[in-house]
Amino acid sequence: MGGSLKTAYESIIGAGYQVSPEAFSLLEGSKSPELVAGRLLKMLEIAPEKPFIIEGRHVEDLLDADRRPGEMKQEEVPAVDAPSVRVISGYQSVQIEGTINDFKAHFINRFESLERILKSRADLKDATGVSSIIEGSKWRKVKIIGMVMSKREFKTGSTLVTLEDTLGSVEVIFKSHLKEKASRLLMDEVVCVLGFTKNGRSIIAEDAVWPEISPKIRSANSRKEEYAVMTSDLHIGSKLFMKENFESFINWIRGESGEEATREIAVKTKYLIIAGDLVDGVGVYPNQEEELLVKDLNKQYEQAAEYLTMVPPNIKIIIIPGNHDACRPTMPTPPIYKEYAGPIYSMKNVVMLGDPAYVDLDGVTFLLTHGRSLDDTIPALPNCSFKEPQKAMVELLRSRHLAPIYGEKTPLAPEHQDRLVIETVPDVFQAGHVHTWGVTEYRGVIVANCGTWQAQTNYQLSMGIEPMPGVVPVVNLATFKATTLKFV
Ligand code: D5M
Ligand code: ZN
Ligand code: FE
Repeated sequence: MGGSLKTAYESIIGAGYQVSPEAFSLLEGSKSPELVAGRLLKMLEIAPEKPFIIEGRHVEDLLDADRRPGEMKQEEVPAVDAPSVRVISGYQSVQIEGTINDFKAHFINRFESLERILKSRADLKDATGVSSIIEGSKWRKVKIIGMVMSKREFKTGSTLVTLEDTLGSVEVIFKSHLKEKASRLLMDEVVCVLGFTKNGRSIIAEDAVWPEISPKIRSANSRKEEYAVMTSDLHIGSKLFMKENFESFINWIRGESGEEATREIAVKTKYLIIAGDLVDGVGVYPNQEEELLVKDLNKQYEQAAEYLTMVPPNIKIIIIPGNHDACRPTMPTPPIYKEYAGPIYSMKNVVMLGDPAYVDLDGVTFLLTHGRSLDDTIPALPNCSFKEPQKAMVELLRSRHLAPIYGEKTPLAPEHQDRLVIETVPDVFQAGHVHTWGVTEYRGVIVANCGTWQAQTNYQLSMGIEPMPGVVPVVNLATFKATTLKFV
């Protein structure tokens, strides 16, 4: 018996199990029997009913991931080509230096993309850019599109806004009766203002219109009842990772626990989507190491892979990066680096994508983002709070942009094509990051923020952020109804 096989065998026996000949030969044939045994024992540790004898079927599921990073053959990557997961976008990795010209190109593209979306509305077909206003013309009705470059609110209740297009800018006065609309204006977003010219270079607003989404009419709909399970912010490796709760979630998704109705959902689950912060990472925030249980990034991903291997292999797992993952920090973000997350890349049922990503799951379009911009947009938006992240997500849909505010907490790469513009209206819009839960429906789109599996950190305590762990939104892809399961 080889060294690794011997250790593997002994660890299973040592834990009080017997090994069937079939299980033994599977173990023997695997590249790393030790790794497989480790996964097996980890799985058995949390299984509600433990077998006396380890059969072939117990080992079989764990073999999928039994390939070392780098050994993945190119043709194996497309689990993506499997009939049910179609990646619309999310693989791209664009390198950008961030020169003045890059910024120019980026904002021109953002402006033009959103201008096009605004002008596709029947009522805004005749809108023009702000620079088309004729110098000196007075009291003429206008319908102008521009990007918000500055905003000043006065005690009187009126707001002065500078709007810019690719050629010039104009000042817009929102009087106090339009205070609410003016306060909804986010920096660097593109809107249309209806009003009239006071003189050539300033405008009195009568209304503001956002790009918006039109009510969703779904053409493709999966007819079979099946579910997508949405989660994020696991923070594996953190001392505050809520292991027991997460393990009861894993048990549920394996169909091994829960009441009959929820068990039924598990059996019909075809997708598990993880919207970032799979691990806690290393050196993400100052003094983070004090809160780390696993201080090695590779080990964090190994542990993550152990858990994900317990998910039935017929469930496709889609993963995008969060700010704690091994990835470049700017948005759009390419998929998590293979050199750190190798064990996850070797799983056949996993699809690794960037942020943002669009996927079509049996005819249902999901827009996935980690949701970093919520740190900037929630405080800037009236009637939004970290307790109800779904409300700010709805506003992002209305702005048709995933991170409108430039230069605050969300680092943006000035790619020449602004991929954060929401060109396609999804059926489901999923995010995480703020560690609070919230699900709503807006114009036929399911909007979900999926909470976390990490208990309150010191930082969050000092900021009064109350996380909502262990709550998992699931969506029935046949009926488009979302429900939330609790593992607390
Ligand atoms: O972020 C979870 C939430 O907490 C998110 O809204 C950011 C905020 N957060 C957490 N720690 C910090 C520090 N140290 N600085 C600023 N903001 C923070 P997550 O990305 O999952 O840690
Ligand atoms: Zn997080
Ligand atoms: Fe995050």
